[in-house]
Amino acid sequence: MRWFWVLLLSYLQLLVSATEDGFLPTPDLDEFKEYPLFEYDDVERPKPTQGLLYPIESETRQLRSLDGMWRLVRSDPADPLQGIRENWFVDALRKTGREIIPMPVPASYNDITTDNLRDHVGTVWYERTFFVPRSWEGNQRTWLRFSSVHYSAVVWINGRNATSHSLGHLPFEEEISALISFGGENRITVMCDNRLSNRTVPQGSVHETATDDGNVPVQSYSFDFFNYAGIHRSVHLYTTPLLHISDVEVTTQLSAEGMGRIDYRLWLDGSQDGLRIQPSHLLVQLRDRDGQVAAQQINKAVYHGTLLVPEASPWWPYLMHPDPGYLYDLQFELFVAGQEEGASDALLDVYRLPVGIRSLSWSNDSLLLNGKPLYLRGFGRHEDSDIRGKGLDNALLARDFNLLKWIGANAYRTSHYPYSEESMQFADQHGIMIIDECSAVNIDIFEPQLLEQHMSSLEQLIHRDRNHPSVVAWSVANEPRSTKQGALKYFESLVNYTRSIAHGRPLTAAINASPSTCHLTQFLDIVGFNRYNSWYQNSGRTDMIVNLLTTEAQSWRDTFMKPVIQFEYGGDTMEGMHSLPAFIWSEEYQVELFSRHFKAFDVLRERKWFIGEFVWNFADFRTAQTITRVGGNKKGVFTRSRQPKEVAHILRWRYFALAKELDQCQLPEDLNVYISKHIHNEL
Ligand code: GCB
Repeated sequence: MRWFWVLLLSYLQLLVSATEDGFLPTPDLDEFKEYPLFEYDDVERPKPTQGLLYPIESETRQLRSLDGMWRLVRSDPADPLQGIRENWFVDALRKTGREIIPMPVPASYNDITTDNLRDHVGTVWYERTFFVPRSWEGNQRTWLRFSSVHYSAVVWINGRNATSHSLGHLPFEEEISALISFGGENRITVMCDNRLSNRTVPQGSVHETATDDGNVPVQSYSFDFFNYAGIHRSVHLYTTPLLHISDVEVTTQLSAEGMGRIDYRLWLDGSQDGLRIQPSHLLVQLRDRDGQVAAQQINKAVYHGTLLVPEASPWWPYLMHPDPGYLYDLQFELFVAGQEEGASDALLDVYRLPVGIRSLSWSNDSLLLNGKPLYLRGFGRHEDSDIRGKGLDNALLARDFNLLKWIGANAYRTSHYPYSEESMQFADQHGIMIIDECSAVNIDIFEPQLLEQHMSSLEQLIHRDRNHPSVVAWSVANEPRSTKQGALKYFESLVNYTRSIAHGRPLTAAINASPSTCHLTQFLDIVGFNRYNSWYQNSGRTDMIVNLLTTEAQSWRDTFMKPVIQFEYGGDTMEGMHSLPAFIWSEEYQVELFSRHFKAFDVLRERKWFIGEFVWNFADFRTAQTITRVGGNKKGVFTRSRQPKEVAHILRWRYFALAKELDQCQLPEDLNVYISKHIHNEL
């Protein structure tokens, strides 16, 4: 536990060292337009993440969800550390005498109540009680795992510190066997802090603002989505044997002859604790969809190996193959020698991982899956919905994947942060390709401390998602201020590091600079740009898209000689607002704007190095309150409640037309509407 106190102390020091009134030193980003150039040579590489396998039940593991109704207390924004000074974690939160707010987990806390909790700045405290069966005591370990708390969290069990973590959208866990009462009631307390600074990823700032009620801290940030906070994803308790499989890494390949290859590596935890248990062997079995063993291997004292799978069923993206998203079940069984003489080996631990067999490669012209060049047709998205904010919602997740498939998309970018582990699993199962982005959105002020956190955000993301067949690239940033002088060395360092852990994926980013001014793109494998022709530029002029866009894409190509993707285009559209001729914000305008982009994309597709078109955005989403956003960002093809705008039907035609042209897919029967016997609007 000593290390924990060290961690906690440094976190608290960070908070307290801030200023006397306990605020983080978070100067306004605008004040930092000019700043010194930094050296990054001494920036420490993040320690490799350990463990954090997605929690599952098995013959040897139990799993319990702590989701449900928790209790929440808010701190005074002017004194966010009061709860630490007054030891609120030592007893039930109601003893603080403060208002107890029932708070669902998972969910953002912002849109649940009717008061200004929405705009709260600083810390809130969560709490609930739970029981752990007596049978969990002794021969096993109990772990507590959070799938995401935004932005930072400190956790106590029964008043004793358990763990802490700073970085939203990513999991963290800790063994809590020594902290819990088995067969009795336990209390978990979580302090969650939503404050962003110039050294958090993403960045933001908190400053005191004079109001009619005196000075209050106000948070601001330059990114275009609401800074929802809270326990955003599930909380689990799970058990493992004392000696157990703590981590798994796989890579796959598919030969031209259809031979699948899986290279795996396992980490065990517990063997170094002076335990007498020593594994006798490891049985690795790959099972196909029908449960038949497709390949297997027995290892003694070695925890890595290769499985060969003749006539493998490959993992294919949606609409590239009649049976997309094929997953095998890779089963690891760890055995120990039987206690009695002559007794057979006993099963110690089992972990199962879904695995898709596919090859991913790239060149200066294309991105290839199983040897076939990809054309990505998809979206930038957000994890965002009414009431829940950024809280995981399985109903929403299922709906979104139904819509993605309905519209014929084959990819999306996790703009602008890592999405839930459950969504990554869905993507694997449905063959939706993922450009996996870390939470570095709009970064600026390239201090070494920011680089450290940025590297860590990529390390944690890659560690979490490296085994998903759906991940086809890592995005290191969205619209960083990459034209600034300091950006060059910063990104050189960041990209060099990320490449060393990239696990067989190319690196990209979504850039809004121009080819001649961007200091980041030269280091990447795939050029990605965001451009809002006929929206932020030349508003109202849909006749100014094709030439500008094709010229810009060509210039990205000529400058960097890499494959090129447009990661964002679109325009805000008020559902139900109509105008003929088209006028900005109307549904007709969105249709016209998209249609002109399609034309430009078709010109570019001829040039082969143009490999993807991504709409901004899949659905309308909430932003901070500004005069440029009416109830949020309305660039969605779907509304925030996931119903189609008019453009969705046009985009559906486009995406299926591409799938038919490129991969000869079957068109959905309801794509054509009957008009008259003389007109067949068939593709
Ligand atoms: C962008 C950003 C995205 C915004 C979008 C917009 O370039 O990457 O976060 O929401 O523009 O709608 O302005």
